[in-house]
Amino acid sequence: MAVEVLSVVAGERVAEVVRRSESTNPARLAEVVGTVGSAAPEVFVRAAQAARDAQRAWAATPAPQRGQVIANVGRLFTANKERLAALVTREIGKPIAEARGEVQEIIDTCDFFIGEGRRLYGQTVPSEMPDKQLFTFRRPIGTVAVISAGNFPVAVPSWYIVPALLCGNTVVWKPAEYSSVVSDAFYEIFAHGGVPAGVLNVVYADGPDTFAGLEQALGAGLIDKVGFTGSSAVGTQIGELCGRHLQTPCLELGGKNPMVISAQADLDLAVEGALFSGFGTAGQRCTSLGTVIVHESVHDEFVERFAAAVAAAPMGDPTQDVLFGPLLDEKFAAGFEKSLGWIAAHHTVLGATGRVGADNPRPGFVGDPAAGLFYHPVIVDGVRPDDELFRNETFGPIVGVTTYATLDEAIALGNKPGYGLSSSIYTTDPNEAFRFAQGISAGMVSVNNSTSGAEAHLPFGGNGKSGNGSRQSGIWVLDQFTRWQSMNWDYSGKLQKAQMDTETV
Ligand code: UN1
Repeated sequence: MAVEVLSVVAGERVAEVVRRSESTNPARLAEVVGTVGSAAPEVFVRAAQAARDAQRAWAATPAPQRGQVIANVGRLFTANKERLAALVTREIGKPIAEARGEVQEIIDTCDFFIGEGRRLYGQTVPSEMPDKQLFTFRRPIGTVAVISAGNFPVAVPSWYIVPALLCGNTVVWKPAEYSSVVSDAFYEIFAHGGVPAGVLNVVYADGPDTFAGLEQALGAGLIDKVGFTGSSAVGTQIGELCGRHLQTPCLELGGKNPMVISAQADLDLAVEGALFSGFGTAGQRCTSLGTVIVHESVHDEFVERFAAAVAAAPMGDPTQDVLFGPLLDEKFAAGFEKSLGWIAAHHTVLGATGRVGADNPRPGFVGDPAAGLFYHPVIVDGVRPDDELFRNETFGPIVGVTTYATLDEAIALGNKPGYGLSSSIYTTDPNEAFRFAQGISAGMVSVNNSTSGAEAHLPFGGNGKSGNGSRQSGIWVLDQFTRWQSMNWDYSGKLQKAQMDTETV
């Protein structure tokens, strides 16, 4: 049965909508998963006001108690793991095994931050002067706007929302509209777990209305921090807007993630790694593989084996055991078609491309290709540094391949597109692995592993066009959602002056 999803402000559903749209199953386009009511910008502002109103009391709740609420939320996600994973598969077409992994990611995130509720450590610092002590405290930032993508509708928002709440902030969350039914289930779990009304508010809106709402809320002083996961283009606009209010947002943007395959690589492992990195999730992760940079001596063998593995990979119905299913929605399919357009104009592609169908079949396809947004996986061999495909993120099942002669050249090629999220090297030579890690400008480096699949307690984030240097996850994200306050406490009974008094000591 299709559900109707509405925004939530201070625990109340918002009935006024500017538009209703359907969220459909991308593997079965005839199936409507839900309808979402999109809100006007002023609802975003009201949600920000509700977050502001709720923030003092939430920040005054002892952090271990906030940790207990996160513990409840984590337990509820565990109890609802199967139901939620099935919903993720149904609404965005993510293969069920990956959808379970995605729900596991929020459970792991909750697990990590429950303990942080009993830490959130500050420091004691020696003073220059006698009978004086210095301290530091982490204080909540205040209200946080989270604008998240729908390719990871559970894991990615959790990276912001769980630590932001734990640190004593309140949140206005704008999920992607095409994953709104999952987002609604996510919200309900937080509410049932004991997150008070107003502490987590949800606004469904399109891009321009969200931007207008955010602009107004920032102008009215109602938002203290923005967390955004999405494209580099939108991230740049958000960065500019926040900059006008002297704020540094947390930006997690696109990637053109390189995988270097050295002459010393275990090629079986490398082929498996490239297959999963490039075509798992139909290439729709910000950490998906963009370009394979393979040593010229193993290029032919690698490409032959990689192409065979891609041709044999199970694809289709995401409720089954497949490597990948459909694209996320019509908008993403249109974007991917555009990429296929410029690929056709500039490259020779072996094998089929475009939408899978009766006239463009894929042997071994699982299910009915005509029912959904299924696209053939594409390998483009021989990409060059000024090719569009080399320089820009495609967000779909396409992998480019190029060659190198020296490791320095491979590193330069990997850095060339100017992103810097994830990267990988396949080699059996540890020296080469360390040299690569040192030279590549990327927030994440994998050695003999996929570019995607980061664990939930290591810093996640990128350099260059992939972000503004902010990092999520683990203890590192605490610096995003708290501000340091320093305190000096003088018990000498006189006015001691820093710098001046120490000169006489
Ligand atoms: C994203 O696509 O925005 O590292 C996040 C990974 C996942 C998260 C991807 N854990 O691939």
